[in-house]
Amino acid sequence: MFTKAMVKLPCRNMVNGISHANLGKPDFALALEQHARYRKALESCGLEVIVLEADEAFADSTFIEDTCLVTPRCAIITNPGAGTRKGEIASIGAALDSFGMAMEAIKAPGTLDAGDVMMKGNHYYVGLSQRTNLQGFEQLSSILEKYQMTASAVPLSTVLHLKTGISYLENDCFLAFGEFLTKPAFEKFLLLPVDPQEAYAANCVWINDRVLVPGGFPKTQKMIEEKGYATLQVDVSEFRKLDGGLSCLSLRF
Ligand code: CIR
Repeated sequence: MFTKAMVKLPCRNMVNGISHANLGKPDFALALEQHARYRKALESCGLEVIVLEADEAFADSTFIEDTCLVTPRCAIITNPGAGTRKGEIASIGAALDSFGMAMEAIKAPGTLDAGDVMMKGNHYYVGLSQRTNLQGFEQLSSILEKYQMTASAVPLSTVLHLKTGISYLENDCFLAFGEFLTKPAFEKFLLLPVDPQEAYAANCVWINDRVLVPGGFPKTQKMIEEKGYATLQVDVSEFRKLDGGLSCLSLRF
C-alpha cells in the first residue's frame, strides 16, 4: 500500500521538453488543469499528495518519476540519461529529506531514469534503454542488495522507458505491450495484452487496488476492469506530447 505521492508542477518551459511523439507542443494551461485532476485522482486513491513548485530551468521536470526511485527501505536519486535533465536531481534530495529515508545515489558514468524501473514486491525490473546504461543498472542492483532487495536487467529495443510498455498491476498480473509480450522475464506471469492502437495505455498505475488509466483508451480500460480492478481515468494528453505517461508524473511511496 502507498500512503504518499510527490508531484512537481509543470513549468511554462515544458513546451520545450524532449519529444519524439509528433503530436505537437503541449498546451500549458490545459497541462496545468490535467495535472490538477491527476493530483485529485491520487488523493482519491487515499494518498497524501506533496506538491513541489515548478522549475523553469528544466523543461521536463514535471516527470519527477525519473529522478528518484523510492523503495520502502531507501530512496535512490538517479543520474538521468538525458543531458538536459541531469540538473533535475539537485532539488529532489531536499524534497524527500523530511521523510527520514536512507538516501542513495546513482553516479556517473552510470545513468538511470527511474521510468525504467518497475517494482514487483522486493524485486525490481530495470530496462536497459537509451537512458539507463549497464553501469546504472549495476549500481542500482548493488544498492538494492544492501537493503535485501533484488534487481534484474531487461534489455529494451523499441520503447523510451521500461514502463512505457509494461505496468505491474500486482497479483502477478501485468499490462504489457509489444516487445514485453514475448520477453522471457515476464513469460511466467499473466500478461494483459494492450491493443497496438492503444499502445500509450500500457503505462497505467496501480495504487492501493485502483488502477489509473489514461483517458481515451477504452479497450485497455475495459480489459483491466474485466480482471476485477476499479479504474480511474485521467486525461494526460498534454504530457503524452512529451512522451510522458501517467507513472512519470509522480513518485509513490
Ligand atoms: C523525456 O524524454 O525525458 C521526457 N520528455 C519524458 C519522460 C517520461 N518519463 C517516463 O516515462 N518515466
